Amino acid sequence: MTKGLFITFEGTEGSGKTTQLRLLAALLNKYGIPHIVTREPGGSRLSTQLRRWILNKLDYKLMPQTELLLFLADRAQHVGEVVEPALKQGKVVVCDRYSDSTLAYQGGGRGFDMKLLKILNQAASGLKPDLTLLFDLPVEAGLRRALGRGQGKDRMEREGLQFHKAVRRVYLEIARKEKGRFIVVNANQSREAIYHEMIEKLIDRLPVAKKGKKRA
Ligand code: T5A
Repeated sequence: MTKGLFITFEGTEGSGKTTQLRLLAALLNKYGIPHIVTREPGGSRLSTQLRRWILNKLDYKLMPQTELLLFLADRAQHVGEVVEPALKQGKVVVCDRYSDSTLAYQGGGRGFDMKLLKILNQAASGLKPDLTLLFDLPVEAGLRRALGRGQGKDRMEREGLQFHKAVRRVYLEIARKEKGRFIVVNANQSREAIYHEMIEKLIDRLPVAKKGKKRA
C-alpha cells in the first residue's frame, strides 16, 4: 500500500502556523505534489457543527470533560473520513493542529492527566504524524497577533496568561522528548524569516526534495 506523509502544524495562539501552512501548501502545489490541507477542529463534515460548540458558542459553559471529548470525537471522525483515505492515496496531508494540541491545551492548559490523555488520543486515533512543526514564540507576542485580527476571542483565547504559558511548556516538553518527529521553528520573527527557517529544516523530509533533485 502506498503511504503518504502526515505533517501536523502546532503552536500556541497567534503563532502564525496557519500562515506558514498556506505557504507550504503553495510550495507543494508549485512542485505538483499531491496533497490535502485540513485542520482540527474543522476537517470533517461533522466538525463544522462541533467547532461551533467547542470554540465559538461562548454563551454556553462547556465542562472541561465535554470539551476534551468533543475534540477527540472530532479527531476520530476527521482521521477516518479525511486523513487516512488521503494517506492511502499516497498524498501529503498537511494538518493544522492534531493530537499534540490535546496534550498541550487539555493537558497543560486544563490540567488533565497526561497518561490519560495519551490513552484517549490513542483511542480516538492511533495515527501518529510523520512530522510535526512546532511554531514557538512567547505567548504574549502570539496573543497580541491573534487579537490584532480583530475577530474577537474564541473560548481558548479568553483564557489567562498562565493557561497559555502552560500550553507552551507542554509543547516544548513533547518536542524535546520526540526530537525525531518534531521540528521547532522560531515563530518570533517576520513571516518571511519563519518561512525560510521552516523550509530549511523541512526540505529534506519532503517529496519536493526528491522531485527537485530529479529535475536538477
Ligand atoms: N484545541 C485544538 C484544543 O484545545 N485541543 C485540541 O485537541 C485541538 C485540536 C483552535 C483552538 O482549539 C484548541 C487550540 C485552539 O485554541 P482555531 O480557531 O482553529 O483554534 O485557531 P488556531 O489553531 O489557534 O490558529 P489560527 O489560524 O487562528 O492562528 P495561528 O495559526 O496561530 O496564526 P495565523 O497564521 O492565523 O496568524 C495569526 C495572525 O498573526 C498574523 C496573521 O496575519 C494573523 O493576523 N501573523 C503575523 N504577524 C506578525 N508576524 C508574523 N510572523 C506573523 N505571522 C502571522
